[in-house]
Amino acid sequence: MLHPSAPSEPLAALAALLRTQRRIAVTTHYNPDADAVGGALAWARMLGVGGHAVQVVLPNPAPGNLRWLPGYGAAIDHLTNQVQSEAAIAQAEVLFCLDFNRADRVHGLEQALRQAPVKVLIDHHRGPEDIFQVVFSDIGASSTCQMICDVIAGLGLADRVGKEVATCLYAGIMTDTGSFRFPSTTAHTHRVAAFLLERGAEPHLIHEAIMEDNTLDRLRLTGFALHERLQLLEGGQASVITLSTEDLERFHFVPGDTEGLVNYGLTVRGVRLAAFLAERKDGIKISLRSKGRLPVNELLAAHFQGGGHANAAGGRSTATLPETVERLLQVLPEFLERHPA
Ligand SMILES: [Mn+2]
Repeated sequence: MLHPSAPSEPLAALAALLRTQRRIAVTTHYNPDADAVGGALAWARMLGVGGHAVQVVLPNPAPGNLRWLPGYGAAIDHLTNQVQSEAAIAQAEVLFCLDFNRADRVHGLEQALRQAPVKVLIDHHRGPEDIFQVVFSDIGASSTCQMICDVIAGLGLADRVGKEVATCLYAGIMTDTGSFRFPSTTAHTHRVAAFLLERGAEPHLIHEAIMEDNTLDRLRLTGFALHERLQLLEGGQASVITLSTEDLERFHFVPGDTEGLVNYGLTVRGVRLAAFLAERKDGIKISLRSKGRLPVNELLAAHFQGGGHANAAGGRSTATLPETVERLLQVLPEFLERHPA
């Protein structure tokens, strides 16, 4: 049995909210990953079991390797179904906001979200916006799915977790911890995972379905990026991969194809900061990863409209790709010097 570890104050507020049967919407961030989709589907199913009327509303569809997650077929997304998505949120008495903490992270759903009367946050990112009535925020948690598991246990609902919920939550924890290897992975993370196995999650099948689902184009894009577009910087302490629109189009890029690419740069011996920069329609997407005490979220917050976790963060730039690389090269030496290995 799982020992409850969610904080008691929001837990009591949440329990009070759910004491009567509610009309509920569950949403998450744009370009949802497994922690986002898995968390939303799992939590929606738990609410459904409790007799609430629940709709999962995503800002845009999940990538192909997540659409098998139990319950995905009943979720709607704003990109495909704008009217129904906005209506579901407008009609909800309670809106759950999972795996993000700023209204702009839901893109087109932002206005509907802001107008929702009761918003409950369950999230593990830094600095939540002050718009939520009930807040579960833990930047130390490996994943939102781990936090959801704690909330479930805290509400005394652990014995209602079935195989579908266990599968969704395991998927989120597995991916957000990089298959249980990031520093955010704790003994508690493993206890939660063990609990999910007891409830029916099958790790080998979940891992295979999510991680071994490359298209040939994606695999070749990865190879191209590593062979042609990876450079070492700062005496081998940093690596950077840059992909232009032309590069991406050559391999018929679809969203999700460069997911995780940045992590390869961090595996080069001696590298303690890895950067990935790619051209997108709305500017340059920047992902940074680091090893040890090298808070890349601070670098991104200071220079690239970004943030996130100390060892994994994202940002953006409206300059060109070469200009953005140039800017990164300008700020990198001082940053590395300030945080010696
Ligand atoms: Mn997450």
